[in-house]
This record gives sequence, structure tokens and C-alpha cells, in this order.
Amino acid sequence: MIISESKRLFEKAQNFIPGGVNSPVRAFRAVGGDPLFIKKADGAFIYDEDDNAYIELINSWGPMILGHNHPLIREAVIKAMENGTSFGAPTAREVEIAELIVSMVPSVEKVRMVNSGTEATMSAIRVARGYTGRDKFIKMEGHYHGHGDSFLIAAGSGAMTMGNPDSPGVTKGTAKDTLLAPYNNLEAIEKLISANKGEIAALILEPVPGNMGLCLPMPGYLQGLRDICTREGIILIFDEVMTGFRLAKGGAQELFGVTPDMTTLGKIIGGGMPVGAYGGKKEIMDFVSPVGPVYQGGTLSGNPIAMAAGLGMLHYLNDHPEVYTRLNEIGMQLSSGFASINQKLGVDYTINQLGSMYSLFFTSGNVTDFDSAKMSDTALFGKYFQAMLRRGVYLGPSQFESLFLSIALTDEIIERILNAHEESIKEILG
Ligand code: HOZ
Repeated sequence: MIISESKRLFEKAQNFIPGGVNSPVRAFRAVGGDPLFIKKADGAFIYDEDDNAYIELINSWGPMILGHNHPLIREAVIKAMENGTSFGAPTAREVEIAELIVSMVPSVEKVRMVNSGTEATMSAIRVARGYTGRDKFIKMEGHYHGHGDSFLIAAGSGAMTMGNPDSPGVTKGTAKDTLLAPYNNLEAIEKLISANKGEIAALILEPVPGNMGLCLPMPGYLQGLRDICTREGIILIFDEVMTGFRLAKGGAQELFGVTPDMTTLGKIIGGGMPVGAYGGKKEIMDFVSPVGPVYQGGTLSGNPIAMAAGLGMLHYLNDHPEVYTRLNEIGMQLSSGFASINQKLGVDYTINQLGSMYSLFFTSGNVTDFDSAKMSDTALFGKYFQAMLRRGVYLGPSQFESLFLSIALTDEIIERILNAHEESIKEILG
């Protein structure tokens, strides 16, 4: 029997890396089978260590809006590398990217670069607490804000996929300051606030959550949160690590016309390099050291290579609004194609799609929050995932992740995805 290179690597990896992977969802435990080890990616395709090509709908969990290995990003990185990889000192590029982010994202008047979305959300909460002098914050059930201790409570995404939404290692002392609310429910927020009057520093959410699968905000919901937070002096934080620069140039806040006090960003601002950022109103951001008392810093923050990649990406998006028109078209083509195939074949499903993000849930009920997302038939999703993979389409290996589209998806590739979908649904329905 020939053992694939991916399988060989996975077996070896398990001796040296917990579970053989550096992030749990990648282990394929929720969908069965062994993970693919990836050698390279280009445009709409990734290639495994056995040189199999797959149409890829993860796009590094968001940042590859232009497709993989885009020449613009590649050349920016190579050029920057010629001058060294890290200085731990200010650079011109940091100023340029900060100015660009401020011009693109409505809520951001000042911004601080960090190295990941996790760092961004941890820092934003610390600043909100420092600014308000309050300890508690509200997070939504099933929303994921990275793996900072205070967020690993009813965390979606990887935690949900692995069946451990609350992680051991988070102390009771930490957990008591995280207040949980169901998404899309303003009444629950009002109740939490009146039970914790004057004690809540911040309300953080993914405005369009993608970490319990994709869900959409009900009409008026985001504006309702905005109004409540303004009334109560609570800092409203939009975690736009996945939606920023993707749903629109200015993210979900631009699309829905609701401006938070602070925003966390990631991935996309590094063109796929390890980058995150948090920003917001000047008076809040000026609470950050060295102007203000709240400490946050790091040697690799604003790394010159990452900033070069991010600048390439953001300048392109800023100068090419047609990217968003095309992303919306691709999203619509796929979701309407999936819907007509599913109806024809009689499978129970719900598709949530917005622009270039979508999730297909195997349930006929609407998916609007954590509880309704959990109604999806995850065993059937696992079979669908494997059937698609056999047909050369690589999906996120979990029901509870959004998929991300890129402009590298041509009409011909979209047709191939829809054919693979039809054959896969037929296969799993038996
Ligand atoms: N759950 C993460 C994305 N929402 C997965 C990241 C990864 O495995 O790279």
C-alpha cells in the first residue's frame, strides 16, 4: 500500500506537535480522515505534498482576497526582505499603513499594529477596561475572538469544533468578568446590563459572525447595540478580523453603516503575514502607552516584511472597488447554485451568505445564533467535506467556520465547484 506524503508527515508530526497540528481545526477531527499537508498555493488552488491540486475555499481563513501568491504581495515581500527582516524600531511603512487604515475604516482614528487577531482583541479589551475603569465585558455565545483567556468561554470556531467551548486553564476569576449574551437578541443585552449596571467596560462581537459558521445580523440589531452602548457608556468593539476589508473596503461597519468605538483587525492587513491591529476613537487610543497608562507592545509589532505585504494588499483594495463587485457576484453565483442543486436533490439545508463569505448548514431551520447553528447535522457535513475533497474542492474542515472566496475564482472554476457539490450531495444522500 502506498502511504501518502501527507499521511506520513501527519504520523511524524504527532510525535513532536500536539495532535500533529499548530491549530486544532486543521487536524480534521471534526470531518474524519487525515489532514492534507500543503506544499504551495497559487491563485484559486492549493497543492498538497503529494502534488494533488485542490480548489480552495478557505483562503487562509480570510486574507487571500486576491487569491494565493498574488504577484503584488509576493514582490512587495521580496523587495522588503532585501533590507532585513526585523528591526524592533519604527519604520516609514508603519506610518503609511496606519494612515491608510484610518482612511479606509470608519471607526479608526488611531491604530496600533500587533501580530495576530488574538493580540488585537486582548489589547482592545484591556484598553476599554483602562479607559472606562470597569472590569466586565459582554461577548456573544459562539463568537470567537482568538485564544485569550477571557474569550475562551462559549467560544465558537475551533473550540466549538473540538466540543470544548470552555477551556480548562481559564481561571474562575477571569471567567467571572466575561458576560455571555446570545447573538441577535437586544433584549438579552438589556437584561445583562441592568444586572451589571455601571460595571461593563465593553461589548465585543463579530458584527457578522463567521466562527459558528456564518450568521447575519438581523435588521436593526447592530444599530440597536450602538444605541445601547452609547447610552450606557460601554465601548462597542467590532471584531473585524475576518470581515474587515472583505465585506467592504471599510468592513462590516461600512456595509451596515454602524460605527463602533473600537475595531480589531487581522490577517488581511498583513496580506497573509502574521499581523493584527486594533484601533478606534483618538481619545480611547490615546489611553495606550506611551501616551496613556495602558501597556501594550512587542518586538515584532509593525514588522517591516508584514507591513510591506499589508500595504500591497490594502493599496490594491483601496484603488480597485471593482474587487468588491466581483466578490459579491462570486458569492451570489455559488450560493444560488448550491440552493438550486439542494432543492432539486431534496436535502435539508440553510445557506448563509454575505458577499464573499458563506456557510452551508445541514439543517432546514434558519441559522441566526449559536443555538440554531448547533442544530446542523455535523456528521452529514463531515461526509460532504470528504466527498468534496475527493472531487478536488478543499473546504474548511468544520461546520462551524465560514468559507472565504477570492477573485481568483473564475466562472469556469465556479462551475467545477457546483458540479462537485451536486455529485457530493447525491453521494451523501445515498
Ligand atoms: N478556527 C480558526 C479560524 N477561525 C482556524 C485557524 C487555523 O487553523 O488556521
